[in-house]
Amino acid sequence: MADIRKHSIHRKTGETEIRLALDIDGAGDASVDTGVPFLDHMLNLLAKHGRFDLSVEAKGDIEIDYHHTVEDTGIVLGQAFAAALGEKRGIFRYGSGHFPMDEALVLVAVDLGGRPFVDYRAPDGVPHIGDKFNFSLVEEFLRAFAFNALANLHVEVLRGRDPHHMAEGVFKGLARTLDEASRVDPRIAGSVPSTKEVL
Ligand SMILES: [Mn+2]
Repeated sequence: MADIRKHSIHRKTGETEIRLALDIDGAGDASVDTGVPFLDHMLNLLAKHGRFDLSVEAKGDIEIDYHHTVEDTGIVLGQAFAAALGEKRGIFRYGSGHFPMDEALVLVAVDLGGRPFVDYRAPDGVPHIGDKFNFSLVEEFLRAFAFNALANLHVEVLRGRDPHHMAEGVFKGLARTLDEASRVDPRIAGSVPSTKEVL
C-alpha cells in the first residue's frame, strides 16, 4: 500500500500562531488565511499548481510588518513537506523548469535529497507589491521553506517588470518543481533514489 503523504502542524511563538495541513498527493484544493493577502494568493497558487491540498491559518504580528508571518509560514510549510515525504521512498527527487508569467521569466530547480541549500537571484530594486509586500519577502519565504523541507533550491528571476508577475512566476515554478520532485516513480517504487540508499 502506498504511503499516506500528509502532515499537520500547529506552531505557536511570540510572533505567530500557525495551523497548517498538507497533503502532497492532493488535487490542488486550498484554504488559506494568513492575514497577508498577497501571501494567501501565492499559497493558493502553490497548492493549485503543485496539486497539493493545503490549509493554512496564520495569525501573526502583521501590525509590525509581514516579515514574521511570511517567514514562519515558510518554516511550517517546509516542516510539513519534509514530514509528509517521510523516507522519500520512490520519489523522482529532482525537478526543474523555466516558468513564464507574462513578461516575467523564472528558473527554478530543486533537489529533495536532504541537503538544504538556497541560491536565490533576482534583479535589484524590485518595487513592493501593492503598498506593503516587500519583494524581498519572496526570498525569505523560499529560504525558510527550503531549510525546513531539507531541499536544495535554486531560483533565478531572469527578467520581469511587474513584481506581482515575478513573484507569481517564482511560486508557480516552486509548485511545479516540487510536484515533479515529490512524485512517486513506479519503476523504483519502495526504494530510495540515492546510491547511498538514504536521503
Ligand atoms: Mn496574480
